[in-house]
Amino acid sequence: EYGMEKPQGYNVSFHYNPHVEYHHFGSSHPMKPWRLTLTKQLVLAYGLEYTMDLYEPRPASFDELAIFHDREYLTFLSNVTPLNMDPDDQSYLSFGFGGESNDCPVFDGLWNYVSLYSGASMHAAHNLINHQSNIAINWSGGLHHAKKNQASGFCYVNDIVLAIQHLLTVNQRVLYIDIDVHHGDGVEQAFESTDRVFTLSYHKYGYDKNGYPFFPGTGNITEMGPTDPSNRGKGHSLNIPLEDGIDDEQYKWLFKTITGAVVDKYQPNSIVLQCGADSLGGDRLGKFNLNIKAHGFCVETVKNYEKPLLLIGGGGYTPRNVARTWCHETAVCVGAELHNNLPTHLPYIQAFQGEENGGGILYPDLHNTKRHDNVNSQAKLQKLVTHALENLRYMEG
Ligand code: TV7
Ligand code: CA
Ligand code: ZN
Repeated sequence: EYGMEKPQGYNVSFHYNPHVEYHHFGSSHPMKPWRLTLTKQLVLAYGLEYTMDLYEPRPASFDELAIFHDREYLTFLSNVTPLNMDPDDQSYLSFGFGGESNDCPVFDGLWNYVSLYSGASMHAAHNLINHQSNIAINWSGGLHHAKKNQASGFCYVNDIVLAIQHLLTVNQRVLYIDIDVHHGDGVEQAFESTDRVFTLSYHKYGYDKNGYPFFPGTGNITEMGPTDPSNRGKGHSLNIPLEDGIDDEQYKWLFKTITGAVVDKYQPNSIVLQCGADSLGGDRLGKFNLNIKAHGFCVETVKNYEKPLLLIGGGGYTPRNVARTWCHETAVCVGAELHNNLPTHLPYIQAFQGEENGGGILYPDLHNTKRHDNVNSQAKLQKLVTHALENLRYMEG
């Protein structure tokens, strides 16, 4: 009836609690939880809900978050409000709040927000463990910078670490892949002392013309985790630092070559893919030139490894393109092709009209919409691949 049928015994699940949408970081803050409203509206307008199992997961509890996070940090998070916060308080600063950038503001419902997106990632992992799903999706998660006792880069609780910890209760080895334009430092750090998680992040790395590093400033190719030979995590992180303006063909080639080599060597039992959409062309914070289908190529590639797969969101600061990308990637998971013309009954159709390009369509040309020149030469990328494959030799077994 909908022109899409799921193969027998093959299941995609979609984990989403709509209450996350109603949280606001502040009007000038680039992180917009309502991008999830747009995503859900697109997914529904294309009829993709009939091809998946839909779940509305409950919020995670304090004790569930404490599997990774320090209790003192969680106590602070669960109590702080815009009215009772004290910017001069030492714990406020040490927990990652305040500071000149105000990346992690205290807003109304903060605790509710973090428990909702984390609950969804944990429920998605739970579905994979129970073989209820082959692919489980949580577009509200992917908050890869949060540390066990510190908020960082718009991330307060690390739902990815919590989901991986859950997968580790039954899987010997989990592979984490991160295509957000920022380095997945929080996940890398959380698992730096174990060989049961391999972390692979593709990101922009380098300094701007004023000498400021691109956030968070880590993730060079030489950073492979602890170097201490007695550390079990030695060689179980791989970082792929990229320059401004990388294009579709370059990124697809790098992704397939390097990720393929990691999967071959590491033989993971399951894969977690963080799909931050700030690696698209035209992103408000990102510097890359990717189109939606090149971003989706990464999902397709990982899907084809045929391992239990957890797909999560992450960054993405041009909301209409975030929604387009995650809708496309939902379709990739269920094996559907979508019409380029957006469904006319889309409730939020205004958000997708009146663009310079892309008005009314799903796949606008995003290449160089922000005029980031491509400074990634083929020769440099070839050297990067060689270096990455060499790094893999440090991983034992
Ligand atoms: C996963 N970039 C998160 C990415 C987190 C990026 C940053 C902002 C930013 C914050 C705002 C704001 C902003 C327009 C952009 C080092 C500094 C930067 C001196 C002024 N507008 C993810 C975090 C990054 C907050 N942070 O990976 C409120 O941009 O670069 C920084 C930190 C500190 C000092 N300052 C510059 O995508 C979800 N923040 C507007 C209002
Ligand atoms: Ca990344
Ligand atoms: Zn990002």
